[in-house]
Amino acid sequence: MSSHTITTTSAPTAAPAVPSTGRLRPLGIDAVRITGGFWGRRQSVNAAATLPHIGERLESEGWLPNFDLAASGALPHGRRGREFSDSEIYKYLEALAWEIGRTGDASHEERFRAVVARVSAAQEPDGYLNTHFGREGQGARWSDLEWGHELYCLGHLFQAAVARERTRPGADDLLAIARSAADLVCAVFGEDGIQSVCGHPEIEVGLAELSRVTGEPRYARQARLFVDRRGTGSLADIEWGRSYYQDDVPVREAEVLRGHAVRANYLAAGAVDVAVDTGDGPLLDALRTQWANTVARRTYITGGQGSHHQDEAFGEDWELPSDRAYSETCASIGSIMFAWRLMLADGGAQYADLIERTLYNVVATSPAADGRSFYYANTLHQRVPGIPADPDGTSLRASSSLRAPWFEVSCCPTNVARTFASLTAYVATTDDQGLQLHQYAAAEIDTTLPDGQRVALTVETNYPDDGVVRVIAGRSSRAPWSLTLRVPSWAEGAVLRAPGEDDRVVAPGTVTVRRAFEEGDVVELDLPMQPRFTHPDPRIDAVRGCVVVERGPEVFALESVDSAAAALGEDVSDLRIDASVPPHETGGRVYVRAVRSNTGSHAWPYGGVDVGTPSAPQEVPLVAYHDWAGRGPSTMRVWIPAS
Ligand code: FUB
Ligand code: ZN
Repeated sequence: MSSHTITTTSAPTAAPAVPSTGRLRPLGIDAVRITGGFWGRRQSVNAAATLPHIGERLESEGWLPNFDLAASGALPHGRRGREFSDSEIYKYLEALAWEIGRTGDASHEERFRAVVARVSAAQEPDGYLNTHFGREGQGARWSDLEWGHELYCLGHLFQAAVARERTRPGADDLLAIARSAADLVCAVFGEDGIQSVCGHPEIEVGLAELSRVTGEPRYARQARLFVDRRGTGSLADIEWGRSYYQDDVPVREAEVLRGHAVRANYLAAGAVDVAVDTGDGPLLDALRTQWANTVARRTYITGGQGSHHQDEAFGEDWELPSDRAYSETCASIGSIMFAWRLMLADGGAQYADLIERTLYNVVATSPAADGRSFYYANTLHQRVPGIPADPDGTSLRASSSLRAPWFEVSCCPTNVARTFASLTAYVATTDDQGLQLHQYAAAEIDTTLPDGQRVALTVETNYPDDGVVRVIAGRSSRAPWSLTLRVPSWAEGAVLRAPGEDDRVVAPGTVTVRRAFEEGDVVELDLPMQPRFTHPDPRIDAVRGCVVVERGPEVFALESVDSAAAALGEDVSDLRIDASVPPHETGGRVYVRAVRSNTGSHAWPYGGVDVGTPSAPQEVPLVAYHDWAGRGPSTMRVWIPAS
């Protein structure tokens, strides 16, 4: 572990992950407030539309009423939803908890309390809590660890309780509910208990945070047991192999994430928690390696992960097909959880870079602008126009080629909701030297540094519409402290302006201004936002010969609605970019020069194919990937053939 490791001793921080030690301390939603802009708008839509939408669906789908049935003794009769549907109630509660902590909204508070009461009523006297197992006519408790998701659901319950305790300590019974369930888990799965793990990791990260919030070491020990048991073959082998649930190789021996992409990331996040809290350097090293290899070889340009529809899993190295990209929204959220925890441990800008990429290009892509429909899988190439989902129906998870209001497996909407509600906690951290800004959003920050100095900052920015980030000191400081800003990896030529310094070009990574700030001092980072071509590693066969257009943190896409309007037709698969002409921005839109190849029709698509007579070049606008399909059904591609 780094020699700069610090220990968190201060009052509880209102953030999803609060490690006991690490290079950086998170700043919670009590210290940071996003005041507008790209993320502020999404937080508002999340609060006003997504949370009520989820609440309505959890009722109408029967997933919340399952708890009422459990309480009244009616189960299993009338139970609806998949075996893991309880988890959506817990993610919803977590989202509400962060939202209440963020805004204090009374209607969310009322709703939260009502849902907690229904969950509480369903809990068995010994702490057991699950609507799918344990009653006559249901499977026995813990009888299907591979697929049953009992511990997975409890992990989400624990995260919800942690969110509540860190935002409204002692306000209701949720923490007691979680503790009672956790005590049972420790009794059943402890050192002398069932020597196995849950097929879907998540309990690890939940137990680790529950231990941090309660100070109960048994929960941390149980998290460690689950991490140590994983990869020892305690789960049954299945057709996709034990790698599907990461039970193929012990966590500390693995070199890359593999198998189901949500499972892999949740496990890795929980394993970082265990490594940090127990000072397990080798385990943390293994996770750093896994993260680096996964980012280098198994991650889409959007930050998305998961190349297989069949098992929702990572592919092999370089197996990153655009048209079969699974890139589940939840996998991205798991990836953010993993990267954030490594960043708190190590402080590297590369982690915040991936988080930014993933937030803008997967998490922001999933919900529609109105916050009431979602992508579950995030393809990078839509070959045929999507079919609108039934607004009152329930879609199959990956079948929706347009955003859908709800899914038979609806893990992603609740995951988006809890991420947006807690997003403020990913903006900034502190260490013994000062404060670090990792994500750029219009914000107010008010905190006390470890040396006792109160620091107030205003961040003014229209990022990513433009690249100017102004950080204004709201107080004069009595002693120098360090303000550190992330310079994204793509931001070659960024310029820093700081009081008392000459303007300077700063390299990607981080830049620090250390001074005794006067109230009104401005530190300005000017990030270059001209659009750029990005080329793939040649080993990613699926996109060889293609380019992507990026601008700042955003990935762009070519959509048929735009190619048709630019007289290039609706078939985006027959378009080529002229890569000798740089992409450019006009009137707020990003353009490329493209031609239609006019490839002829033929009976056999190999050998001697008529490569066509290209059309006249046209300037065609691209759309930010997170906005694609916002204008109705379309075809779309992110990677575009270049000549
Ligand atoms: O199994 C629970 C959740 O449902 C997973 O995380 C998602 O991938 C979906 O399969
Ligand atoms: Zn999901």
